[in-house]
Amino acid sequence: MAVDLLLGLQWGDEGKGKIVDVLTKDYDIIARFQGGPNAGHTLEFDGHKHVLHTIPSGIFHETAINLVGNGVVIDPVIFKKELDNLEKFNLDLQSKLLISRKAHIILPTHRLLDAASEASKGKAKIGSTLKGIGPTYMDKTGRNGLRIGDLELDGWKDKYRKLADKHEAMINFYNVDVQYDLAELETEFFKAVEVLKTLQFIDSEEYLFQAQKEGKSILAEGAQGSLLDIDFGTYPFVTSSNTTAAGACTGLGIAPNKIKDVFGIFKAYTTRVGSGPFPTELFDDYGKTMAKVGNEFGATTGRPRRCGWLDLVALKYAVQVNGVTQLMMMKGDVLSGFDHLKVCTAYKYKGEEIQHLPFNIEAENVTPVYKKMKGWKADLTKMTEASQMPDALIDYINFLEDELEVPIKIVSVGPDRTQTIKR
Ligand code: 2SA
Ligand code: MG
Repeated sequence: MAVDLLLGLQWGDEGKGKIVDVLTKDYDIIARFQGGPNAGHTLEFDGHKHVLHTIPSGIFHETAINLVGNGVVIDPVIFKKELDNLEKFNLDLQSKLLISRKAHIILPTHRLLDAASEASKGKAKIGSTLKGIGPTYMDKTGRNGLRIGDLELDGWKDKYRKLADKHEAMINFYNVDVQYDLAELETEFFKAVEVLKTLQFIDSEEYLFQAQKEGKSILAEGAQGSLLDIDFGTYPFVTSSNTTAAGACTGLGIAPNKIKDVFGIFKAYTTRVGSGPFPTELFDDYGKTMAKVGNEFGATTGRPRRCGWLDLVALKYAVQVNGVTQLMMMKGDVLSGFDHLKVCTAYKYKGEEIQHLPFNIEAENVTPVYKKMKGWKADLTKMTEASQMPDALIDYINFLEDELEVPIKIVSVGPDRTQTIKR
């Protein structure tokens, strides 16, 4: 049985959590392959709204196994909070939630280092979620990291101490004002580690290999978005992992020839949280309406998200890098009532019109070229079938499909599981 991937094609917050939740019934295993508690995956069903950070979005489905893969970075403290929030649902987490032994652990000092690094950058800060993501991946590639499997070995606390002490020296080196009480943070951390240890740690690549042999179906769930990829995103304003399709191979140990469908999720407009270039960003009432109607606030940090028109140049790039086979358009309902819409189809770059993403997309280098389209008035949130869609929305979808050369198979018209139109 093949593996399918589900990824965000923009700067995150496309609605991946909702779609994984909708698709889960078709899969035996849902696996996260990168990122960590910087992610905020929001699910809504039966009147509940739930935000997950590290735990895969298939956790609420009865039969699916949820795996936190080796490419993920785990903060035991945040993980414990997620587990606490799940308590009321009475899920059998000991059998439904598995963690890779090779996943790296976020130490309290990684979070402090993240804060110190950001403070030292001043205005040039990345706008990180301050969850310690960058410093943890730095220790991973620097070959210093502490992994989940270490927690099963004697002496892991010595390894922890050595690393934390080094981090303290580094924090001092930054020479910025970061206030903390490490003893208190560590008490919380060690307590949370004990809770984490009640879950199953596994050799996840072997587990997935056997699962494939047995014909089980696997959905790999991405976090953040393609434009935040460490290699292909708007560097340095990116996260520290490969958020694109290749990340699923390294983050789970799945061979590239085992991947079948790549589901690409995008919003009908664009948002970005944190710093960095955003060519189609709006500072007018259209942008403000998107933010307000779309409730565009970070699901992890609560920060307001920047909003703008759909950027087809960037979206095409993401479709190519990921090899997207099916598209899913989210939040079209937010655009209801706009008198017109705009879609960026090219950039003016060094006096020329280009249709690919250049090395530098800072505002002073690129000016978006827009196609103006008709808006629609109808409230989409109650629609259940494609035949109910207003003509202007159908035109919008058809135009995007023609440009991207990939079918849009799902149109989401609201946050709830049920507000999902299949095409
Ligand atoms: P980090 O924390 O080191 O990964 O931050 C680096 C950049 O990556 C961005 N980033 C995100 N962008 C959108 N959504 C994310 N998850 C949360 C959400 C974010 C939140 O679902 O809303 O609550 O603020 C996410 N995680 C990381 C980040 O803004 C930096 O630009
Ligand atoms: Mg999010």
